[in-house]
Amino acid sequence: MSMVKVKLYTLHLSPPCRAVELTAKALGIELDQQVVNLLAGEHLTPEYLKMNPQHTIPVLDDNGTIISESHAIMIYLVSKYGKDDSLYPKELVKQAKVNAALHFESGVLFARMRFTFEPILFRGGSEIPTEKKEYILKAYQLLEDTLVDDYVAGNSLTIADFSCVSSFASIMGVIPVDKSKYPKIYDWLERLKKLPYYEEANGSGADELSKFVLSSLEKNSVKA
Ligand SMILES: N[C@@H](CCC(=O)N[C@@H](CS)C(=O)NCC(=O)O)C(=O)O
Repeated sequence: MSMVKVKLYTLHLSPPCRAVELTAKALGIELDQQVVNLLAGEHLTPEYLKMNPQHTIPVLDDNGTIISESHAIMIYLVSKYGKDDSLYPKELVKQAKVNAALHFESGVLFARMRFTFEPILFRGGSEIPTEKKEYILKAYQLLEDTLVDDYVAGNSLTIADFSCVSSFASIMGVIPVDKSKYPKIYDWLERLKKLPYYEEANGSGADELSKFVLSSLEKNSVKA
């Protein structure tokens, strides 16, 4: 049997793309990565818009089946290719908890990060307004409070951890996390860092994004 290989339109800087990369590694799926350079507008071509009218990355092409949106892609991959359902449990209550954490990533962690980073990366922003910083710190607190167990949705690893850590690890390099204030987040991050594929699939890209934001802040403030 040949190894499963699916095409992913992706960019290692992008947190939701890294969440899918973590999922693929956990499932042993080899991704045929098609790099989409957002800065060069490669997500705005007619061909790309036909696949995803919302022009976001990641987009999955599984032998002609097109799925957009990282959370939808992760659920699809586990449901179709997982040897078991541990990363996205079929049992209703467990699944509801994973769904809740996935929506927390979309609606809180990722949203607050994007609204903070985007003006810096694309519109010359030279500082992070206090209000936005406070929103991020509130999100850290919500994540800390969510971590009543070892993982974001109970005591085992799920795609919700991949999703949350993809955003979290990217923000923490820009808006530092006080270990004494958020001890559970720290322990959770250490747990995830132990995954043999963590650094390649998420850690390196998260650091790269943080550094890119910090250097853009510096460059923009010289210009301002
Ligand atoms: N909820 C979406 C968010 C995707 C998203 O916003 N991706 C950003 C990069 S991190 C993007 O494609 N931005 C370009 C654009 O929106 O035009 C997901 O999880 O896939």
